[in-house]
Amino acid sequence: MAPRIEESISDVIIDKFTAARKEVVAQRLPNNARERNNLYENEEERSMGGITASVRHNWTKEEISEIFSLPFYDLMYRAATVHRMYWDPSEVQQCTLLSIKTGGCTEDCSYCSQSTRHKTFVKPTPTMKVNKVLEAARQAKISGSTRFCMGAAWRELGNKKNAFKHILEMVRGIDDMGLEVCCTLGMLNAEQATQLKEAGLTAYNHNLDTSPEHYPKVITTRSYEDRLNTIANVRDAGISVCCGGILGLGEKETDRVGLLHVLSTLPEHPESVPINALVAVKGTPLGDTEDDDSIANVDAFDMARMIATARIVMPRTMVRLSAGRLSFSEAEQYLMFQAGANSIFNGDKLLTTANPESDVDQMLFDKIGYKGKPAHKGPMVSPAEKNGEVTIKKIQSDEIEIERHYA
Ligand code: SAM
Ligand code: DTB
Ligand code: SF4
Repeated sequence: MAPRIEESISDVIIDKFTAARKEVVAQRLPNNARERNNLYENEEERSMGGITASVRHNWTKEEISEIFSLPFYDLMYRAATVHRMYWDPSEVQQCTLLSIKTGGCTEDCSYCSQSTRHKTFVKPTPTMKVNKVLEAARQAKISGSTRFCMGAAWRELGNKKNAFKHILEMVRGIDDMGLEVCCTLGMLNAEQATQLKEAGLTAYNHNLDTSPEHYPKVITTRSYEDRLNTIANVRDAGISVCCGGILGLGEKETDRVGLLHVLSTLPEHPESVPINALVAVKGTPLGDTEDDDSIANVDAFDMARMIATARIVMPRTMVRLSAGRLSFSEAEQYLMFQAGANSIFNGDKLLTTANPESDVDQMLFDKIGYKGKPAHKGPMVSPAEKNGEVTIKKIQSDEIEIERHYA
């Protein structure tokens, strides 16, 4: 039977796959990750250029460690190939952060400028007004950002009823602008997650930061388990999970592998994994340390190695090159994109610390040839897949037909 192609509205595309041969017609995959994953349910593995990859949830620490420890040139080749098998490498999402409630946090995260336990440059400020936040989101959209992420220096959303009401207004307002909306407000319960989802929240960021073993050396006021519970609440509410970590916390290689092991063995991989390089803030325990494992030792190769391993063990996850970009040259950042990063934070400020100016990033994108990712659209189908360069091994061998409606 000849492949049938219908285009009812520009965004709705129906294509047809057979187990023997795949006719990829759509430009983009569905935006909803579960829908996207369902499409590939019967996919066993992909291969290209001698590299094989698959979406797995049963990685062992040993397997991840083996990948992490590959010679750098082999690791980069493997990650870049995996990236091309699953993604269009020209698309890199630009997101913007805004600290809507800064400083005065009771937690003791030893990297953070906003904890009351550390004497830093941060001056605590009350929660921003809704209209100010919406204005910042409009500006972010103008500067090419397609996801707006609001951070609050809280241990948890807890019983902050009034603030939460305002946050829900912010989420609705930003969603109405057509931007993806993300929040990072500390711990959430199931009810709060559902309310955020109903208001239009796209994603929730809650990082594990490091391995379960190293975590208590960095934070003592809330447990790894607490973090996993919030992530589960976010997942259960149908919100996209953004969960990653930081390099430069005095961790060992085994801790970097340990973090990737936890993330890649979750029942569903996070849709987004931010990899941060510690921004060493004076006055914080980690900012003041003369320790050999401090930021001085997180170089571009460490970042690229972490990003590459994340790309290989979670092929369909967006890996976000997050804090710390000011410490890296453009060529070093390119190495991290080549390793599989496909998102950055733009704008001259992260939450409290500096980030490259938007026009500097735009020049970098122009030099490399990257374009931004539109909001609320699924990833582009990988050009390598479309060109038939990717061999896709299916679990089922009978000829099957699937109609796919991509939004
Ligand atoms: N208070 C909320 C929380 O901790 O979940 C949300 C805001 S918190 C600042 C968000 C994340 O930013 C942290 O989990 C951490 O991974 C990252 N972060 C904070 N300070 C950082 C720093 N100095 N360098 C790199 N990443 C940092
Ligand atoms: C994430 O992983 N990194 C962002 C975002 N999620 C919230 C935060 C980076 C904060 C860097 C330090 C600061 O600016 O205070
Ligand atoms: Fe508070 Fe979040 Fe900073 Fe920890 S990382 S001190 S919870 S603002």
